[in-house]
Order: sequence, then structure tokens, then C-alpha cells
Amino acid sequence: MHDAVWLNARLATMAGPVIRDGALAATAGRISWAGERRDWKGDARVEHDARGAWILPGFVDCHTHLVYAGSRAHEFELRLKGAGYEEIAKTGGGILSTVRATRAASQDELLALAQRRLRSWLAEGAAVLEVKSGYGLDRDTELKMLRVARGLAGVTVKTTFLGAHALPEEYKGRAEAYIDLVCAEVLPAAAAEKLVDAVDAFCERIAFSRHQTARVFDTAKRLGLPVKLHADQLSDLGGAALAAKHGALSADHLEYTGEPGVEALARAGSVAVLLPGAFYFLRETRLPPIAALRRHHVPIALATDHNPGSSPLSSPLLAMNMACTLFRLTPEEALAGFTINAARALGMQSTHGTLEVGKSADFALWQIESPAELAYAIGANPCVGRVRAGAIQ
Ligand code: DI6
Ligand code: FE
Repeated sequence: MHDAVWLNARLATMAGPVIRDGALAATAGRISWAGERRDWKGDARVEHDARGAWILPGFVDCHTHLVYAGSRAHEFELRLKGAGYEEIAKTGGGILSTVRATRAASQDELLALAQRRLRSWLAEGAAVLEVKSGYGLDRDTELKMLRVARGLAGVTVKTTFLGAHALPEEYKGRAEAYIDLVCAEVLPAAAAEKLVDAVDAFCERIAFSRHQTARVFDTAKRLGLPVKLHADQLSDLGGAALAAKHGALSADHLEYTGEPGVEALARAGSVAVLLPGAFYFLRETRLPPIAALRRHHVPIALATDHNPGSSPLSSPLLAMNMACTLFRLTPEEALAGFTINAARALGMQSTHGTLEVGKSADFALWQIESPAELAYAIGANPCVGRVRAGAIQ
């Protein structure tokens, strides 16, 4: 006996061909049956009529900086007048301005802000969000951010430690000493409190070098934590190859990654996470190496990269549209980018990302004619239902 079944549904399982007259059952929070309606012979305590809606796996947003205080609307205005993102960062604005606001905010304030932001993802049927630290850059604030992320309600959260996001003001000119602090104190403390699912770094001219990044990755390895990397967003520092060398779950951004970096990702089995929101908002022109990623069969995930400076984007649907219009992904690739491949980028492929028996019964119902509509429409939200662990939300 199954707990519940959804009939009169069209299924995009993301694990095989679409099913135009399907049935999907859930039991004890997991998918217990998925297939053609005519093959459904089971019994369920509750029968739901999906009224012809499409059911897709709940979206997985595998790269966000959801927890922070303050706004950077002022910098947006400066950039519109001609200032550059890197220029603003170098003069103490940028990430450091968000660090000041985040340090000053209490844990409750940060939680209220992030929980409020999260509403947009819930409205679009999200099941999982990855949330990074990185606006604390000191022990107490990094831990505070991670506790806030762990406290978010309504979705499954994966936390990523991003202590190596920027050099805090008090360490100006002493990057190695700051990396010492991250490796000796902040990351171990966060890991000891079980606040960390993965470790990330910003490997960039305006942030940390390859060598500094490698030191953070070595610490992660010692603590048994997987790594991922903000790689080659603004310049080609060989970030993708470095991530691959460390067996990263994913390398993210990748605008400046060349063919050798793509080959390295393919060999390592790392996911390429593309972030069209940042590309759009910073008015970048250098496209990530889509053709090479396809040629080398590197799985492509998409994410919002929600953050106050380079991607104040709160919509997976809009990110999919941007990936298609700006990066020329197909709608099918965009959907895989927010489901199966995003789950893989978080090491969650055994529980999320597809509608398959045994996975979490986390899915969304959509009033659309075809799944491609989700990537095609701009500013519409045809989500008509969200189910989490088998329970209608
Ligand atoms: N890359 C980004 O695009 C964001 N962080 C990062 O490492 C920007 C974060 C910010 O500007 O606040
Ligand atoms: Fe980011």
C-alpha cells in the first residue's frame, strides 16, 4: 500500500523519456512508484488528481549566497555610471561592504532575511538550496552564517564553507595569514560543529591565488569534506583544472576556462555549474566553453548564484531562460541543469534530481503544455503545487 498517488499527471522524470499519462506514488517520504498510468496497479491511501499538470523533480539550486545583510543597490548605480565590479571591490566596496553588514546583523536578523528571500524559490518548486558562508570572514560570523543556513525552513539545505571568499579588511596585505586562520581555526571550528557539507573558495585575481586555494582544499580533505570552486569567472587562473585536480564536486562560473580545464573536469567527473545571472548582471561578454563541455560530456548544472553583488537573482526559472538566451543551452539542458546535474553537483544524486523510485518525494506540479515552457517564458510562474517528502506544501 502506497501513501499517496498522483494520477492524470504528465511526468518529466529527468531519467528517461517523458510520460504523457503517468502515475507517481510516494510512501514514507520517498517515491515508491513512477511510470505509465496504464501500468499502475498499486493501491494508495490517497489519490490526487494532477489535472494534467506536468510533474518535475523539485529544483536544486546548487550555488547560492542566500545568507547576508544589507543591499548593494548603490553599487549597481555606480556600475551603471561606468564603475567596474573589480574596481568597486578594490576600493573596499563589493563583498567587503556585505561583510560589514553581515557582521553587524544578529543571527535572528540574518535568518529572517534569508527565510524571506527563500519564498521565491519555494514558489518555483525548489527542493534543495546550497547556501554558502563567505560574508563573515571571521570565525564568529562565518559560523553564524552557517547556523542560519542550517536553520532555514521549507527546503533541504546544503551548506558550503566559503571562508576564502575575500580578504577581510583587518588582513589587508596579509593574505597568507588569513588563509592560515581559515585553515587552522575557522574551517575546523565550522566542521567540528557539523555546519559544513562542502568547501568552496574564490580563486580570482581580486580574491585568492591557486596556491592559497589549494591550501584550503588540503584542509577540507583532511577534514573529509568535498570541495567545489568559484573558477575562472573574471580571468583564467586555471581554476577548473585546480578544482579537477582536487576531485571537486563542481567548478562554477567557468567563463574563462579553456579546453584543458574542460578536459580536466571531464576526467575528474566534476560538474560544470554555469551562472547566467552573474554573467547578465555584470554584463560579461566572454561565454563559458559550452561547446567544449558538451564535447567532453561534462555534466552542466545551472544555479542562480543569488548574492547581493553580482547576481541578485531569486528565480531558477529566470536563470534557465538566461542560460538558453545568453548561453544557448537547450531547454532540456536547462532543466537538467536545475535537476539531475545540480543534484550531482551537490553529491545528492542518490536522493534528488530525478523522479525515480527510492528518491525523496520532492517534486513540483506545473501548469504548462511542455517542459520547455519553463525555460521559455519570462516572469511567469506556472507552478501549481509543491510536494516535499510526500507531503503537499
Ligand atoms: N563570485 C561571485 O560572483 C560572487 N562571489 C563570488 O565568489 C560575488 C559576491 C559579491 O559580490 O557579493
Ligand atoms: Fe557565487
